[in-house]
Amino acid sequence: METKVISSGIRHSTLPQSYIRPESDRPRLSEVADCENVPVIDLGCTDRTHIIRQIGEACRNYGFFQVINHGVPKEIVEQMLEVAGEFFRLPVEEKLKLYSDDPSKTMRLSTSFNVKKETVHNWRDYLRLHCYPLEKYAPEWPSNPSSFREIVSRYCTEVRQLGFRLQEAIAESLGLEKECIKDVLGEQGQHMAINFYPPCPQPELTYGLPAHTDPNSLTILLQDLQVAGLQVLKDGKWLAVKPQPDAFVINLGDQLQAVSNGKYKSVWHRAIVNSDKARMSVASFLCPCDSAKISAPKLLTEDGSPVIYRDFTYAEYYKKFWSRNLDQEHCLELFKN
Ligand SMILES: O=C(O)CCC(=O)C(=O)O
Repeated sequence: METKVISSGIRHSTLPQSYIRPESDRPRLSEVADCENVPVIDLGCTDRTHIIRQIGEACRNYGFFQVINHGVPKEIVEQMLEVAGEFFRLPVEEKLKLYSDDPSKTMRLSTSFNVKKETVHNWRDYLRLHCYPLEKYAPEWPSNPSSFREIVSRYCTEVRQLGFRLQEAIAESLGLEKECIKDVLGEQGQHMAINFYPPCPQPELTYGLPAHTDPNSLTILLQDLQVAGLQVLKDGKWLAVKPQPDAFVINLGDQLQAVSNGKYKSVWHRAIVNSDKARMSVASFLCPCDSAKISAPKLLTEDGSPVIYRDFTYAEYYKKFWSRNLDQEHCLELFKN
């Protein structure tokens, strides 16, 4: 029987046709270089001005950076990866009870990206959870493994605090008041994607996730330390981001590009797969409140810089994002003045 997910334990010897990208749209893995100078920012540094300066440079030049000494306890991170792995090792019949391809569901196991819209599939399964407010959403999360809800709740709480500290630092790096970006984004939601990429028989023909930017404000990504797969686009070239011990990868999302009036970039990134080992990543997304009116603070345009994007609500943006395929043009292009 064919299952809806690829984390079924079945090892494929060739890539099913529906995952094969056209020649012009393959990862060309031999052309990808290592990202040698990924900005790694030590949040434990006592010189805050230095941290803010580094964050500003990383946001302008890369749209992403890594953080160490970030304050999320190591054991919580380890437990998060452990329980995520346990979930994906469950029998496929158990996991399929949670399957849905409806992006509006607040908890679902799914596959690829948007199976109903896309023409070529991606070599990924994912568990997608809404995470804020916890007391509203945690009760609908998987109850198997039995420690899942408790561990993931603790992880979400820590990561949310880290995200806010980073948004404050990003605001300061733009010369804004510390609270300014958080004020524009309103009471932020939080989502999580636990990504699982099984070994792929022909990784050069497909993606785990094709190039995309994140539609939200800030993404905090926990990468599998053993298996690389994240790549970012810098100056037109794809670079592999080597997993770094005890670090999170921070991606600026489309909303921070809009709020910064285009000064900071929402980074294009993709996940590639490999033939030997399964890979996992845990992406935590901070998302503006649905009714938040996304616009750049006056201070960023009062020097006469043109206002690049029209005002929009996050609800409007998110709907547009999910109505499209992942690897189309940048969704923000559709909101330009
Ligand atoms: O697996 C990764 O490294 C990237 C995941 C990602 O980009 C996403 O979940 O949006």
